[in-house]
Amino acid sequence: MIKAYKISPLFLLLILSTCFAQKNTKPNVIYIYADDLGYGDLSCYGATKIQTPNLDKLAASGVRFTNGHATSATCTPSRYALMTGRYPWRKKGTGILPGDAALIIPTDRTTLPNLFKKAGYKTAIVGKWHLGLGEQVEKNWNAEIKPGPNEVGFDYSFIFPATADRVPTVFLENHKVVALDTNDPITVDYNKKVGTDPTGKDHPELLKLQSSPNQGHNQTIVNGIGRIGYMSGGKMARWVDEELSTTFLAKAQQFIGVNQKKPFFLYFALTEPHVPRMPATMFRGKSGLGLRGDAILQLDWTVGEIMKQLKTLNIDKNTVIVFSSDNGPVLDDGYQDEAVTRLNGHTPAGQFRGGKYSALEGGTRVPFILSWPGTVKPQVSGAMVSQMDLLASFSKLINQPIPNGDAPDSENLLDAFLGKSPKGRSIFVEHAGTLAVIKDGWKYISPAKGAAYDELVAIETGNSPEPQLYNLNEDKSEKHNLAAQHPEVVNELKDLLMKIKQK
Ligand code: NG6
Ligand code: CA
Repeated sequence: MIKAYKISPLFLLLILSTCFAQKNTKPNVIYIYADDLGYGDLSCYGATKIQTPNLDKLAASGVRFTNGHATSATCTPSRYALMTGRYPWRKKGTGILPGDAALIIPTDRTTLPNLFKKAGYKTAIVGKWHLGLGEQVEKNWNAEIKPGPNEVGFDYSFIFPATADRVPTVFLENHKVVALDTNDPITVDYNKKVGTDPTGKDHPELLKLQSSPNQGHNQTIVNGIGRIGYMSGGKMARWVDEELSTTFLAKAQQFIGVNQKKPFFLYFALTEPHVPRMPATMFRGKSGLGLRGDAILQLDWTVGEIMKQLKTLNIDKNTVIVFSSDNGPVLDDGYQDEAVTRLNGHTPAGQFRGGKYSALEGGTRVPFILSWPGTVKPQVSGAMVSQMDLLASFSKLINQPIPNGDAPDSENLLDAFLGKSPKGRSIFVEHAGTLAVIKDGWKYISPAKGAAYDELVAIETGNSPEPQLYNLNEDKSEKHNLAAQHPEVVNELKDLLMKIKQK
């Protein structure tokens, strides 16, 4: 005889909720953004002189894109596109911003964070912002500063305003400078010296990291490092570069911990390996490539700590991690930190020509990894994808539509991102000093007046007074300009670029 067991509904609910704990239909999303990390800087992208085991593991657990892009070869424009889904060159004032710039992200349009927020996510940014703060340049750093990240969709923000080499060298939590002593107010100026702090220019003997000749970085000294811009006051609030990364990690982990049961979106914007490279002591000398390599090890470790936390909290299978970089690599970007002298044959841009600031592939083609364990099949994808496309793609994933007219350049590439389709964008515009357009493997770089080689940073810019045409399918390193052989392709792409610009 079959005995009928009575199961209490509560018990059933408990079992079901345990089974589905990791199967929330709305996955958490963590977007980890490196700063100036090149295509060839990770061992999963072919580096042999440096090992990045955590990022390799992330790549092995998801989709590793070989044709993934930032929109631009510098920080602010790439971040603008990531946030707004709009090409940055459509809007004036989206170039590299000083540390006192006003906010350039609109507060009344769809952004990546407010898309998630509308869909019921808890949203946060931890790390580098570099998209301006407040309504104007002149602002009181000692009062509430808005609008900023919180006004464009982040429930929580813990940031530094611009770059690690620009003042003010302080953290902001939501609208306020962290650890500010009101008796020691902060003043910031990008035109003239303020206060009595020594500058790198007048007191190089006080520096622990010398700036490179002719590259500035010799204004106010903070923590033994000359910065771009002048600041005074806020002595207690100034960061210690060696602790930047672990401070951000702690804040990111805190946010994840508190929100582990909700769907959350975390934009974790790391500062490595941007200058000044001043990693924590535990990474010093570990890479053998000098401070830049050590900073990459710190970055890799940080990503590993986040992965560990997700596992411990048992939310790893319900969390999408996307990892990328805001622009290509640079070695000497303002400080004499041995990045050049101790390179040891390492190739930061991999097989690509150019680097940061460049219209050649090294400028925007960057590591791009998406992992969603249990849902996304591990693979390598050649689909052409850009960070700007995350907005439209996540809109589909979380079923949160984008109002008409917003995020106009963002393409829904969800199937490519999830490794379900090899098809990415068919057309993409790359942005440095000049614009380049890619279609069907052909790349056309618009003629530009600037120098072909930037001596200061030792990078080929991609500028040429002549049109350039490369066949990326056969010539990834852009060695052969085929413009003269294929004038019809040049004309087609030139017209195409014109049309996209007018859109
Ligand atoms: C440049 C700085 C460089 C770096 C860059 C911004 C000079 C000579 N060089 O102007 O050091 O700060 O701006 O980098 O000042 S980015 O990754 O944020 O775009
Ligand atoms: Ca950058």
